[in-house]
Amino acid sequence: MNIIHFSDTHLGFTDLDVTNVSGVNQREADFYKAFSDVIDAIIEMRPDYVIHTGDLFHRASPSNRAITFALSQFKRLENEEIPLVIIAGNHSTPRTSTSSPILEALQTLNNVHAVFEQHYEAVVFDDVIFHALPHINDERIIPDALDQMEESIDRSKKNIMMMHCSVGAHYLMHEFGEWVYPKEREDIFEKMDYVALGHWHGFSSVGKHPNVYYAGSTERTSSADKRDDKGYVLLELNDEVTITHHTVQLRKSLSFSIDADRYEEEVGILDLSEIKDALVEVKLINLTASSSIDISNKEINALFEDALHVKVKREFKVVEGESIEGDIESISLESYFISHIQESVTDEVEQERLTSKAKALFSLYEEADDDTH
Ligand SMILES: [Mn+2]
Repeated sequence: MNIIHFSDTHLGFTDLDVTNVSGVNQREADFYKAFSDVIDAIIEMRPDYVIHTGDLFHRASPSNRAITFALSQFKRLENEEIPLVIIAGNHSTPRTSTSSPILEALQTLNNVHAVFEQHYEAVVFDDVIFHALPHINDERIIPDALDQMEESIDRSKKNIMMMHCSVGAHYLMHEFGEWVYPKEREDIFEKMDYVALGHWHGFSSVGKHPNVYYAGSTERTSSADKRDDKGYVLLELNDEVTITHHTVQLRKSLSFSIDADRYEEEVGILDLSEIKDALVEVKLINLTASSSIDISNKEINALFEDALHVKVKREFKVVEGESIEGDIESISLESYFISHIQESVTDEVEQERLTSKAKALFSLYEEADDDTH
């Protein structure tokens, strides 16, 4: 029996102020691409079952585009008669009982078994039981749900557990409503052929358990996530259990560091061979007040103009003996900045140049700020 496990696809996620030729947010389109790549792989591999362990959508009330996309992709699996079991995660579960869960819309497809009501549910086939525990807002019902799950194990079939939570505090995402699996009930894992987890966005085996896996997300939901190994898990349940992770091709995410003290030199030797359409993060280090003014974001953007997006991070040099004294909140950032220039730049001409440049930049900032009010 072959099963494909994927998770945390976050359809409808948007980021960065970049749109593609169809007017769709480029990062949103990237998430759709990763998803359809997984569906392509499923159709090619023809597993007996497909499971998705939650956060199909990024939000509990996804956009029309995200809903339409998900339905059309799952329709492809229906056409191929490949069954899919999916559970709700914290992102797709409404926080109040007055709104209805979006996964209910998937019930219109014949091959899809969506588990979104906040209790344990067994999805039973001839040769396998999927023990599904979707996201639950009220944690108090979890112990009973796990007892019920344990009682439903059928030794004559394969038993697969599906959950969307953190197993141990290590996999917490610091998000609303997430819950930690009770440590004392990890004994159930041994009674299962496989435990399929969602919530953590990296592919990962859990603790000492040989059969407990996070599939990881199919794309990166944060610029802090640099992982390239996003994709799905292929589970082969024969006499032995084989678990392999397969990746989809993602947009490149590259980090550069430029030392402001050696700016010209470092810029001259940058390796820009892979930056076409990449997500680029540039860290400017060892900055001083004056070098920070001189190196504009516009200049950095121009260096990486073939990238899809450039994010500039600035790290200032810590000068010995210098400290921020006094009540910094009582003076404006502008006057603080200008007094800093006057203290640290001894050359008068240079001091004047930087001061007028700083004033010009602050007045631009104030204008922009006024526009928003
Ligand atoms: Mn997630």
